[in-house]
Amino acid sequence: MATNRTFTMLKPDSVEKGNVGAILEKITASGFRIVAMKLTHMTLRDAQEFYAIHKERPFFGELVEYMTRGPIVAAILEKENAVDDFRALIGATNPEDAAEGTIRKLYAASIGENAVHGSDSNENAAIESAFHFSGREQF
Ligand code: RTP
Ligand code: MG
Repeated sequence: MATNRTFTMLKPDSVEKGNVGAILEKITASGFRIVAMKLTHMTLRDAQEFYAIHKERPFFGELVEYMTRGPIVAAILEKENAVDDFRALIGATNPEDAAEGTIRKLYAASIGENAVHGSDSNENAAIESAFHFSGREQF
């Protein structure tokens, strides 16, 4: 597998609970290199656009409220097979279904407040990275 990139957000609950350091340690210990990172606060419009694919879902309002209630840490990560390996590292959307040792199993409270985002395809990783970072912010 070629080295490639994925995009992540440590969601507001991770920042609020002081879990950013522990989660970043787990990410880097799992072989991901951080190529861009920042603390940022999404506006309502940002969150609606970022999660537009879910706009018809019943949880959309809650999701947008959650993602905008405080700052997040946005980052681009590089590794072989980055998208799939990162989805494996974070675990299932619902922490009750997440495997032992995964980030969501360790740090997520519920299916709605689930600590981290991970891109679900190479195409979305590129779109989501460009949403949050300019080319000059990627190393
Ligand atoms: P993400 O995009 O954040 O990495 O999460 P995911 O792929 O595992 O899950 P997805 O289906 O894309 O859902 C996006 C986010 O919406 C919230 N959600 N709430 N209350 C619910 O039933 C529900 N379902 C999803 C979660 O924050 C989920 O990560
Ligand atoms: Mg998703």
